[in-house]
Amino acid sequence: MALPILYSFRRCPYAMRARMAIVRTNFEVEHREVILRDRPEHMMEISPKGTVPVLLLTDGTVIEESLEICAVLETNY
Ligand SMILES: N[C@@H](CCC(=O)N[C@@H](CS)C(=O)NCC(=O)O)C(=O)O
Repeated sequence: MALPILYSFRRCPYAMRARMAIVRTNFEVEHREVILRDRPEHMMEISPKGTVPVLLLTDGTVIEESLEICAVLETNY
């Protein structure tokens, strides 16, 4: 079964915040590490503003803000 996808960058503090919420809630994701100067096409399609973290849920919902990722995970998972 397809997992939610997290686009992330290991040194980004906002992405770290999202990853901490993912670990805390045991939320399973496919983690895709991004090089910011060479962003993946799929990430730009779902989130044209081009920042990380970006979480794509299995229902197609895209969450582009780290605090919102934390809130959604803490509320629902
Ligand atoms: N408000 C956003 C900020 C995200 C953000 O600015 N991430 C930086 C990396 S730490 C980024 O993607 N910058 C785009 C770039 O450097 O081109 C959040 O909390 O998720």
